[in-house]
This record gives sequence, C-alpha cells and structure tokens, in this order.
Amino acid sequence: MWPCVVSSFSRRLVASLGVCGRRKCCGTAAFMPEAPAFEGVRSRSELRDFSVSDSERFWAAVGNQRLSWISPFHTVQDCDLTQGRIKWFEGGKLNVSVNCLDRHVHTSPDRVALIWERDEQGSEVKYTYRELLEMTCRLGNVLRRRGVKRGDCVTIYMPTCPLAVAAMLACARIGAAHNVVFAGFSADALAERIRDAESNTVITVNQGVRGGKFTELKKTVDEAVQSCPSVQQVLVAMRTDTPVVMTARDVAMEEEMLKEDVVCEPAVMNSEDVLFLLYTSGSTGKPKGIVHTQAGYLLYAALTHRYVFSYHDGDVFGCVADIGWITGHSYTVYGPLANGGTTVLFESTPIYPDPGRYWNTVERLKINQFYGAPTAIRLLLKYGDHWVTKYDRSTLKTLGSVGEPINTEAWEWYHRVVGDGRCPVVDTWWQTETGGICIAPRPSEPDAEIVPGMAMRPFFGIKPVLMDTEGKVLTSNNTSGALCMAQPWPGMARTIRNNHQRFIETYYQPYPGYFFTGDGAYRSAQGYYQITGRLDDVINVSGHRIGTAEIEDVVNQCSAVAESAVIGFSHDIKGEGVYAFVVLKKNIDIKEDDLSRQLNKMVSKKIAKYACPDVIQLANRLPKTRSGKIMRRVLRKVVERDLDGLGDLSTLDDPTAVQEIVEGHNAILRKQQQKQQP
Ligand code: 6R9
Repeated sequence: MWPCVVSSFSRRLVASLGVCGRRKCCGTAAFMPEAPAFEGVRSRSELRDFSVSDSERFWAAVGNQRLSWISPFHTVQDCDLTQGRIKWFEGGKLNVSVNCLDRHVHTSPDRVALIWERDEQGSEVKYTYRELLEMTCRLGNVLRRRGVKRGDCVTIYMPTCPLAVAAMLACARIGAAHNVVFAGFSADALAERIRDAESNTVITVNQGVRGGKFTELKKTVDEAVQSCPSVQQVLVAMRTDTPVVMTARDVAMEEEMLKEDVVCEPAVMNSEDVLFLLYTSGSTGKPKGIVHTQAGYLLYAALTHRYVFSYHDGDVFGCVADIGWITGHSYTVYGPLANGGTTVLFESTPIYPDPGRYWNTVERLKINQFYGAPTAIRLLLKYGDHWVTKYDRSTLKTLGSVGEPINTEAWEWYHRVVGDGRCPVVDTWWQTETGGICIAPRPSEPDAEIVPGMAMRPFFGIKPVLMDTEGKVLTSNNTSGALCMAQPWPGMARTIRNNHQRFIETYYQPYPGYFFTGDGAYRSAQGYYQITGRLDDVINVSGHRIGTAEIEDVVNQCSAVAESAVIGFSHDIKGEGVYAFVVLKKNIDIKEDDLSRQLNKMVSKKIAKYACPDVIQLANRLPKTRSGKIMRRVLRKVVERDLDGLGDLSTLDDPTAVQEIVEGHNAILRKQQQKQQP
C-alpha cells in the first residue's frame, strides 16, 4: 500500500496540480482491485468507459481474479451477434460449486452461507459454508450413485429452502444441468418443462408451506410425471412431517443423503458447458428454455451482486424472490455464494402473518441489502406506514427493485418510509436472458444522483442502444426506442433449449448485429435509461406511441389508486384507445366520475391529453402471474371479447380474478349501450 503514503503536503500539491492523484488511483483500486492494471483509469466513470471500450481486457482481468479455475481460459470471448454465437472464457475449466462453496470453506468454514427465513415467522435456520458444502456433497453423491451423469438435466420442483440450493449446487458439482420450475406452476406446466428438458430425475418435497398454507408438491409431481416418459426417479425431501405415498420410482432423499460421504469429487467443467435451463414466457404460448453456461454466468452474477448492491463481506443480503425465477438464481443463490456472502432464503409472503413480514425479517436477520418487486411494494403501501416503522430497519444500506417498472409513488414510499430516506434505491433492469443486472443506478460515484423510477446507468461492459422503427441506432438523447445491446457480456443467454432457431429469430434477427431485449426505453437528456415496458405493451393512440407503463405510472400516483394495468383497445377514430383497469386502495370511497376526472387531469398534465384513459374499469384485483407480473395478454383478450383465446391460465396466481374482470367488463358494455339508447 506504499503509494498511498504521501505526506499531506505532497498530496495537496498533487491535487492542486490536477495530475493523476495517487489518491484517486488508490480509491479506484479499493473500489475494484483489478482497476490499477487498466491504463488511464482513475475514476469510476473511467472504469466504466474502459469496461466497454476494452471489454476484452476488462473481462479477462475480472475473470482471472474472481473465479477459481482448474485450468485457465485461453480465449476471453468468441462472440458474433449477427449469428447469435456467444462463447466466453473458452479453454477454461472450473467447477461452479467449488467457486460457491469450497473456496469459502477453506478461508471461513463457519461463516453463515444461508439464512432460511421459514414461512413460520421467527423460526429461521442458519447454515454455514461448511454445512452447505456437506449437504451439497451428500446430495451430489446420491445423484451420481443413482446414475445422473454429466450433461443430464435434473428438474427441481421445490420451494425456496436450503435443500433446493443444495440441489442446484449438487447438479453443478457433478456436471449435470438443473431446471428449476417454480413450485407454484401446475402439473401441466411442470410436465411440459420436464419433457422439453428431457429430465430423468426430478427433485421435490412432500409439501410446500407458504403463507400458512400447505401445497401438495409431491402430488403435483406424481401427476406431471405420468406424461413424462423420461422420468426414472423422483427424489422426495420432507418439508413437513406429513407422510406422502411413495412409489417404486420415489426415493426418500434425506435418508439416502445420510448414507453418503460428505466429500464429492467436483466434475471438471468447460466454461461453456450448460449450468442450467430456466423456462420463461415469450410472445407465443410455448415457454422458452433459456440456457446459461458455467463461467460467464457465474462471473456476471457475482460482479453485479457485488457492485450494484455494494455488497461487502459480512453483509446479510435479502433477496425475497423465489428460487424458481432468474432473480432467485442470480441474487439468492449464485451471486451471493460466489462472493462468499450470507444470503437469505425467504419462504413466505409479504403479508404473512401480517403486512409487517418483510420488515420484521429485516430487523430479526439484520438485513443490509433488501431486494424485492414493485408489486409487493405497491401492495404494502396500501396497508400504511406503521407496518414498516414499528420495526428497526437501521441495518439497511441499499434497497433494490426488480421485475417491472417501479412507479414513482412506490419508489418514493420505498425510499422515504422503508429506507428512512437514507438508502439508495436501485431500480435494476434485466431479464432471464441477460443472466444478471444490465442497467441500474449503481455502481456510480457514491453521491451520484438517483432519479426515482429510473434504472439509469448501464453496468460494466454493457452498451445499450436505442433503435428507431427502421432499425437505425438513435444517437441523440431525450429519445425513445427499442432497447438493444451492442456488445456481448459474459452473463447473456447462449441459446433456447431445443430451439436455437427461435433464439436467433427472437433476439438477433430483429436488429442484425444486436441483442434485442423486447423492451422499449427512453434515454433522458442526461443519458439515463428508463424502461418504458415491453414493446408489445406499447400502444398507438392517434399516431402517438405511448407506453402503457407510462400511463400506469401516472394513474398509480392518484392517491385513491393502489394499482393499475393499462392496455390498448381497438378504437374507431384513434386506432387504439386507452383502457385502464384500476384497483382502489382499501376503504376508499370515490365516485367513478370523480375518479375519471381526476385521472384525466393527471394524465393530461403528466403526459398528454391523448394518453387519457377512454375507459376505466374498477377491479378488486388484477390477473397476475405468480411472480407478480400483470398478465396484460389476458386483459387484452377480455377487452377484445376473445374469451376463447384466453389461452393457458395455469400460470395465473388466482384464476378467479379473470372471471371478475370479465364481469366488470360486461357491466361497462351494458352501461355504454344504455347511454347510446335514446
Ligand atoms: C429479472 C426479471 C424480464 C422483463 C423485462 C422487463 C421487465 C424487469 C425491470 C423491468 C422495468 C425494471 N423488467 N426489471 N421493467 N424496470 N427494473 O424480471 O426477469 O422475469 O425474465 O422479466 O421484466 O420487461 O424484459 P424476467
């Protein structure tokens, strides 16, 4: 550290001369140890510029430094976006479970790796790195002994719990890929994913427990595997004491694990071997099995976890996403564990046993970074501040948001009430396809501004561009377009399982030479990015393009409104009109005419008159996926009167919500007809 030892006089001199400033160099080195090797990099913004302009050297240094290799890579990247070819760190050999476990067991075996926040409040269980490694090895040995081979794909249908994490890591240990299916999916949805992944082994639990309710996961698996001829065995762990019927195909997982050794030889994997599949919805009905590989994915998850959330050794990281989604993969499991962190496994819901659950958990587990979804924030906001303020949240340092645009009201509440106005709120934009966070307000200079509801700044190595409708790159600021990425990064998806053609058509053909995200974005005068919503959610009113998310943002700012969903509908004169579904806050008494006047006034003021809702339909709730995304596709079909085309509703959180929406819509039609009659 000798370069830092300069007398205060010479330091002042250096500063006053405006030359390099070792002070600055040291600052950058403390921020990122790899930085001193990058020529000309003296500040965080120069570091960011370097990561894009010389991304090869940036990722080479970070890849060497932050992963443990069995043998080093010889080629940093071999990517061609025009062909959808993405390869990183070729020649390198490593094992992901060793990177997440063994190397931390060597330095700090008793550090807590997992805190399982069980559904039953106040009954958390901690697992050290040593314990998690042992659990993983035992399970890895079970899988190996029972014939699971390198390259096989194991389907995991489990709630968020330590054995689920061990199952993911055990697959990585023996070189099998995993396919985690969210434990809320139906038997049909599970079966479709098992078949596409061609799994011979499924891992599940007897029952799930969430929000005080039991779900029969083993029964769902029984039903699913009836139409999955590839499945030879089902490993069943016991989450509750309730016995389940076991057939010849079923294996009592914990009993088998007890028979195994706590040492399990890690498979030597190539950087580009498959780490996991994760199914996600596209614009067509059939889910896409997004493929991620070993080294690049892990490195990107680790680096984003470290820098977006400013995660430091000893911090407790609380990502409340289910492990069945990409957020659970990257920020509950892989990112935190690769960094030797302590990560919370949240099994419950935001309102069980009451709406104080998150903040009770923050107080009890002393959480430093909290990462959640806007839909939950909006829900909690309805219940009032006292559910938050009654708990000690002084450990919180950073608050994160993910999954959908966070409206200004929710952002402000999160910042002001949850974070007491002292924690940066990071609105993180990314996708299953991107592997990790691509745009977020941090990292940046510590005091750099954060604009509410904006993801703002691209991460290291990320080069976003906006495209116009003709496929030309928009170079100016204060402009909107299709969000694409001009440069590859290690975390990006490699293909769609069994359908590379669909991969190319979806992501690489719309804008040749670029990765197309499917989202629209606005770049402000300052060059900050704001996601405006899926491009399929953009509507065109009298020739004006408008993001439904933009309208929702304003509607949600109305003090009577809890939540809303806006869609376009066919309109005789305007082409498309604006149809707003609105959920009011609890105990709000407002006349529909008054609400409509209020909303029109607000939308005209914040956006333009043309964006005002033509129709407002009040609803008790909105149809949502189990990950909390509003299913606008369903709303559009209802409004188009295409009830036969509603499609697969099995991913809905509560299918009865659709019936209410249909009835509400019928009532609106009746009213309109009455008005038209003389
Ligand atoms: C991580 C995750 C991806 C889609 C994405 C976008 C939306 C995610 C967002 C956001 C606005 C954010 N999305 N984060 N929109 N602001 N901060 O959610 O992955 O389930 O694949 O969804 O979610 O539309 O394209 P995934």
